[in-house]
Amino acid sequence: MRVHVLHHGRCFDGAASSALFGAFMRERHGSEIELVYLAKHHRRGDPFEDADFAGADEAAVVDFRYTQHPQLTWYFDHHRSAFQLPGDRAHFEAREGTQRFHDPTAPSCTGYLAKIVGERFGFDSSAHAELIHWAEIIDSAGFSSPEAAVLYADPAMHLAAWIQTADDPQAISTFIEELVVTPLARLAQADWVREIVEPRLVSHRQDIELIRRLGRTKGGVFSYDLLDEPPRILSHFIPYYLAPGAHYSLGVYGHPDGDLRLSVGFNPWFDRELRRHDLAQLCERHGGGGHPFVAGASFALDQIDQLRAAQADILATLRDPASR
Ligand SMILES: [Mn+2]
Repeated sequence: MRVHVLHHGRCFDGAASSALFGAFMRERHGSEIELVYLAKHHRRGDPFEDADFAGADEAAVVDFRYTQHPQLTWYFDHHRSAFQLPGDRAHFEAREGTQRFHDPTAPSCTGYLAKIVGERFGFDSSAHAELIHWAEIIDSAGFSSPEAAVLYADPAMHLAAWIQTADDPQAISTFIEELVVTPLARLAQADWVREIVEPRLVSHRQDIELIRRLGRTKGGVFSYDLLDEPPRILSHFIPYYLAPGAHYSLGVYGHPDGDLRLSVGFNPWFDRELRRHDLAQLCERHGGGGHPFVAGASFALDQIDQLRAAQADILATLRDPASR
């Protein structure tokens, strides 16, 4: 039996959901089943292709968008944006509850999957409590402090950094399999994990110093501009570590994918009641989107004027004392 597990790529929750689903399928169908993990990435239109399902006896999507593909047999997700193509939601709702589940209020897909397979299919995931715990924290930004989010003291954070950076499909499959058999602290010590994580942590620490130098707080908003710097993958928690008193952060930078990004967030360590703006709506005015508390927009390299206009508009709105 061959089981395809299509999961959100470059994401700890996507990997952890896949690992837990794999353990569930092994218990259900025997340890000899073949599990094939395939990372999926968001794109305009339909992100799935027939190759994702070719040769599969069972196919699951976890922590990623829904698909009406006839070979889909399992679905678990918690993204509000799961149903994007015409007919997706109706297709799901007509089949919901048997082997297809979606809850946009779940903090992580891993925690949600553990709950569902426990309640509906009697799967005991207590051996994976540490993995589930960290997927919940990382995916919902439920860190106890900015330091916990930024200083990467915990081994689970090293594993999250690994999956964000890794791109060898074989290594990613091994990583996913290891998540349910190896304690996280021991996996984080493996040479093949460290050789990716160590350089990532060095550049992360350089990002912290760069943003410390270039960022400033005005009107309750910490802002930084890295457009003159090389493209990078950024931790969006750095501003709150550097400026714990700021209500909002807004940054612009180049992304390794080849576009320019604007990122805006509400300080997750502040009382939710203090948020006065829907950041997704502010970004939608400029072609972006996201969640009310964290959102963004991307721009082609030749759209710098649009990016500057978006940056100025959103900064002015967030800093306006009349709106705070
Ligand atoms: Mn998730």
